Amino acid sequence: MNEEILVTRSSMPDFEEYCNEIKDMWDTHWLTNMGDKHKQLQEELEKRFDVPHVTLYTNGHLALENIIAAMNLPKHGEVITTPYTFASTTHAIVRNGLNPVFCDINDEDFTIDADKIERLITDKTCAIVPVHVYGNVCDVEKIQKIADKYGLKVIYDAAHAFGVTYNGESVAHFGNASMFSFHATKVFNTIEGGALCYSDDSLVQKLYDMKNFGIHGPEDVAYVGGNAKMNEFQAAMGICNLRHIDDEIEKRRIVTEHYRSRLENVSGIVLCKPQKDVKPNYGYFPVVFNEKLFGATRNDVFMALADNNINARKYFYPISNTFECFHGRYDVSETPVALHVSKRVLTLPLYADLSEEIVDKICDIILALRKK
Ligand code: T4K
Repeated sequence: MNEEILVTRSSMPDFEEYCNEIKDMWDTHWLTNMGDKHKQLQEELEKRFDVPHVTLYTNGHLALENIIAAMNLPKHGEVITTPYTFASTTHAIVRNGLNPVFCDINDEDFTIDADKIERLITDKTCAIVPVHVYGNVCDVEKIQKIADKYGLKVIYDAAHAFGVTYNGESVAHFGNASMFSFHATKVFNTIEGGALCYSDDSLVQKLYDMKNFGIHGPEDVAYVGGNAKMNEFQAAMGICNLRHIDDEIEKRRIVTEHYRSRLENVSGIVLCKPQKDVKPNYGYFPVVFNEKLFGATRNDVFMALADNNINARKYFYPISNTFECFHGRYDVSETPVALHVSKRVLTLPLYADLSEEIVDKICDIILALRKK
């Protein structure tokens, strides 16, 4: 049996490098609660993102939940967002007692269609939560213009966008805050983990309270917070992975270029075009199959790959507004582009050490299904 190829594979430093990084923890016995590794990673990331503040989290989802809560949005307020994302985005809104209002996506890069946001605004709208899906940058200028006009908060779900820049600027600069995921499956990982990037000084203490029980001192609990701290093993993994991140992205670029050279200009296959003025991170390789032109459906391709022990994924299918947990609450016909793409998209395996040979094998299997 061939080795199973999964949609991604976590990048890890050399075993010795990680052991070396965690060695002093056997002296200090300091494992969590904002220790030295946490402090070091936070400072390194503030430089890397070029932002005044980074708050580290045990995962990206809790970071998103916390930043939405920190915005003090009105109870049952409406939040305009995209259904074309991972469950986390929508759940973070709903778990804050807010109502998601789904805006369709554009068919070029699959981010929220900024031209369709304004018509969804009501007197209950309080925020926009767009997603830089696959690391594709949203129309940040148009979104900010709308937010300024209507006095709305903008919180970016930048889970996929580590290292991405727009016009030479870190993508972490846009909106009121951005959330990055450092999950094992991401371009940069801390095993599990995440971060918020923002510039508003008043959020620093608030977010700290939210992720650490509101404890200000051994005898002083000032706020009803939860627990969402990144621990020292996670931070140590981040410190190591950060040393290699530029190589990691470069290797992903090479894999991506190879996919492109094989799949571009094939009738019925739509790839995301490289975005103007964007330096990407090559986090994902989504492919949309138009069955009429290509001759096979997305599910045919998925199955053909699976038969060869290759595990592509349907990121993002189903879309959030069709989730069973929201049964009957949303009208999916309002986001036709998201529905169309979600039924046809397949995210192909992509990671730094994926060989050219495997990419060729994947492309050969796909192209063999083409209409003759
Ligand atoms: N917003 C967006 C837009 C997101 O995409 C995500 C997460 C979030 C928010 C929330 O961030 P976090 O709270 O997760 O930090 C995966 C990830 O678990 C999830 O982080 C990610 N998005 C989502 C797109 O993908 P699954 O259910 O597909 O994961 P799983 O376990 O099937 O893993 C996928 C593949 O990754 C495996 O086939 C092999 C590889 N893998 C996986 C793990 C767990 C590894 O190589 N190493 C590993 O340790 O959700």
